[in-house]
Amino acid sequence: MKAAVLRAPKTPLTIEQVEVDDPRANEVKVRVTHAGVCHSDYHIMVGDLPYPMPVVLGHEGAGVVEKVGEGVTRLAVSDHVALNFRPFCGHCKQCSTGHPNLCDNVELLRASCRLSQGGNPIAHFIGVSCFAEQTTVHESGAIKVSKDIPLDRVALVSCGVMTGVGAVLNTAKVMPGDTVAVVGVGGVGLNVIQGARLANASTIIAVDIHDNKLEMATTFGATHIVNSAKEDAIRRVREIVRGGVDYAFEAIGLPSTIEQIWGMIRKGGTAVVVGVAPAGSKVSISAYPISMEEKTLKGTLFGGARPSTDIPRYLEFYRNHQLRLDELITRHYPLEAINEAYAAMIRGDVARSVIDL
Ligand code: CND
Ligand code: ZN
Repeated sequence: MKAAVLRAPKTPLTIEQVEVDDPRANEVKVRVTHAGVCHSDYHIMVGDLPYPMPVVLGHEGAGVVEKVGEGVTRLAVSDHVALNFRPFCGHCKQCSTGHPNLCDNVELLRASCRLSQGGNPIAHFIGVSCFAEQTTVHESGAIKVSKDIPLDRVALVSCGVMTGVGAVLNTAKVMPGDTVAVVGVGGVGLNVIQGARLANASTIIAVDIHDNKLEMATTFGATHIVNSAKEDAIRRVREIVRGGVDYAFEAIGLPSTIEQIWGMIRKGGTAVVVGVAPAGSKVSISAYPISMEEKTLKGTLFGGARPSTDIPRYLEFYRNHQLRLDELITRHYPLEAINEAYAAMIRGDVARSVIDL
């Protein structure tokens, strides 16, 4: 089968023939139909985060179950699935206290390297590797979804939508009337905005360095926009909401913008880091307000997802016109054009692109 392979950081992906194993016990083989172009893969491509190479990247995807291994009970051949980069065991402390996104056994469930080329192993990116025509994953790494929702939309929910909307609903638990700022309104940040709208936030301030992104943000529910390349974003946010916002989200992955969201929140407010910062990077925030203003800094992994319930739930929000997924897909690309799809993301041209496999 065809796959996009990364052989070394800072080199283009190459389209190659790769073998994929059949599913073993508790695994399924999925024919991938669509994969989203998410920034997390790009962190590996440019070497911000180390990863074994060669590797087939891609973690936001959807497809159809083609084969099931022994003991699989949750899925059957021809089921439509959202791929899930946080497979879960269901019985560790994290899973049994409602945090399967933090499953203690995730690495065991992902350990299965199922890709190779001429007998040489190819790394299976966070247990998904969906920049490929097929993939074999643990059964909890594929979440059954309704067959009447287009699979390109399903693909987006498997990372960007789940992460952004979940950051608001699961992690921050924004309440009606709360005020929100979102720094970085790409594929993930636009979904933080959608989540804030869904939670009935009263003020939703989008901050980005690209005017076209800020225009997109208004169509997804932003009530105010701030171009931080042209004005001081902290000052402007604190003018729009006197005293600072209740919640500020960072959806880029830069220490400097994590420091910005700390400066945007009010006394008692919460700064939520969604972006993935480069390995080894550090942030510097003022310590005094942690106690004296009761400020909180917290992170969110996969939007605090409970994948089996949240992914189908968010797809129902889409069906009921409460979440916009059609408008999120700016472009479709064939696998052969994947490097161009990433270049368009970095230029800021798109909300999200989808690779059709
Ligand atoms: P994408 O590249 O689509 O968006 C980034 C946005 O940030 C773009 O709109 C840029 O214009 C904007 N931007 C860049 N630099 C600045 C700046 N200095 N100030 C303001 N805006 C800026 O990326 P994405 O939305 O796919 O991903 C965003 C981050 O979220 C990235 O770090 C990704 O790895 C991370 C993420 C986290 C998780 C999680 O589980 N926490 C899951 N998926 C992705
Ligand atoms: Zn992602």
